[in-house]
Amino acid sequence: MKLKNIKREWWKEAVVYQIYPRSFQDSNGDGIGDLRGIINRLDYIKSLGVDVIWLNPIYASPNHDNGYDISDYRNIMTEFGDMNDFDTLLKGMHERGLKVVMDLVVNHSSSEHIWFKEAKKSRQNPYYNYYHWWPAENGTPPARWSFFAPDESAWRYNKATDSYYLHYFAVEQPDLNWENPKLRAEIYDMMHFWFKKGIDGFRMDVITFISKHDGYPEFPSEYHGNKMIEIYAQGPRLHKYLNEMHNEVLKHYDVMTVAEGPGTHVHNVLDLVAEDREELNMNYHFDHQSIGVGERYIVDEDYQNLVKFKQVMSEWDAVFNERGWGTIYFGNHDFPRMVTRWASDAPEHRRNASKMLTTYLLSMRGTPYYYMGDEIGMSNIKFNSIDDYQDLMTINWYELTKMEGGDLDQFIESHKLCGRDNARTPIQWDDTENAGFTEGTPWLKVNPNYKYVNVASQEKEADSELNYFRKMVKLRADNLTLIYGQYELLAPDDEQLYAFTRVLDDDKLLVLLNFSDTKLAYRLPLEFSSANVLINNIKQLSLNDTLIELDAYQAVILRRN
Ligand code: TEU
Ligand code: CA
Repeated sequence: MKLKNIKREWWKEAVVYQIYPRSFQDSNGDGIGDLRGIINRLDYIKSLGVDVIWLNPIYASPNHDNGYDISDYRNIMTEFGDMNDFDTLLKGMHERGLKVVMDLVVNHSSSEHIWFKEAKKSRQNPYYNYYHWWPAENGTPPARWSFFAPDESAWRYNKATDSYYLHYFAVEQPDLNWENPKLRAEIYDMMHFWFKKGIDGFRMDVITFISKHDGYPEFPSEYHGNKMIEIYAQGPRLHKYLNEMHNEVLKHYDVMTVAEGPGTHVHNVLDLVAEDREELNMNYHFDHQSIGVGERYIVDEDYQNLVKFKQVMSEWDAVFNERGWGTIYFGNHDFPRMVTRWASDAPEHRRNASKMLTTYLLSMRGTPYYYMGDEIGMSNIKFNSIDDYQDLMTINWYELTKMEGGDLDQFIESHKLCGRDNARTPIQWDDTENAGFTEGTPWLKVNPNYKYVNVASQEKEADSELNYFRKMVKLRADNLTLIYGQYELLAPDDEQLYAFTRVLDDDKLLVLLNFSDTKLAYRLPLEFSSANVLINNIKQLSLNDTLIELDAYQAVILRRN
């Protein structure tokens, strides 16, 4: 890989830090994180060294799905503050050199949005065609699977119009009708509104689902159930709409875009992100997240299969050798805490394991998306009871499993590992009550390990997870090889070690990560025999000529001399 052949972009060189506002910092004691809370923590955010902040939805919402059900795209959720707070926040970020990316949730709105409230009144209402309907006189609508509906059906009958509306997600999240040019114009207009305020990009929620198949045909049986996700992402006009959005909105600003792309895989992602397509900059996929995780998030023995993981990540890297640009992430608000999911949260391993995963995220090619709280090694809360969950997805799947007479113990055990609420517990700022998140009752329980896993104590410790994260962010920023270098996987079949090189011009780095809880020995390629150690997450390093020994969850980056 030659630097002179690479088209450098700020969003390729950035580290994105994701804030789930509801759980970041409460400022008024109602137990819910808010914009003032983020404003009060701006210096902390800046101290991390990251470049871009992605905020989960902060728009007006009745919160059936924590803000992913938007009732007014141009206003702020009451619980989070108001537009003045937003303007202060944006200014505070920009003053510190941080860019701000917002969530764009336009596959669906809330059923409380004025558009839907109007639409459901009559078939003649001007907003009726802002949504998708199946007239009852045509019989039962063709099967569509819903992520969050109690009966898994994505059609809901509405009496006043004598028709069914479509909702891929909750009953309270009707799908917007992108086939209607008026609806598209409304969305583009709203995007201009936010860009004119000065935001720096959008993360586009399930954007791959926006184009529906004409006439709602029956899908082939191999796509039934949650496999429908794959066909939802193949709507006939997806690329037409994204190209139109590019021309109408995106190309007029210096901003970044990233698709949340369920149904994107190595064979189709370039249609979305290759430069000449003029659609989006980046996409994030789910291929690694679904290793060992089945329907309703029931886990199997492949859950931490390193060989499969390496294969998936390596295939994805290769896609972007010539065109497009990738993303790298473990945690976000939809997935468990990275240290529990991908390594170990056992007390004796949690610290080193989370530093090892941080090393991985920040040494791969592709823009890293790093989830708040992972920098201090937060781990899954692992609720024992369904009553502790707030997430509609877990609650709904539990009810379905119960109704079917399914295995509820297995369900609870699996959701301790995979449930979304594990990532949504409040940030652990210090060891005072409620971890310094709120003076009231937190909307979701605080992980009891806050007594020893918290920001305040890690600030004081030179080799804490937090300070290791800062070091690793700086190492990436200082070494273009970590950003743009060609990636090559070594030892693909090794079940403990993830080893790869990064090469840019004459510079060659070797990244060695022990993904297991036991020691391992590895014979270095000869060219690394007298290499420099750039970073190491454990003080000791056993390196004799070309024989290196890695402790459990040890991570090392070497530079060829
Ligand atoms: O998530 C879409 C979504 O449901 C996937 O992330 C899903 O979890 C995955 O495909 C399972 O394999 C987005 C938001 O991130 C999520 O928080 C919202 O609940 C959802 O859309 C609806 O807006
Ligand atoms: Ca609050």
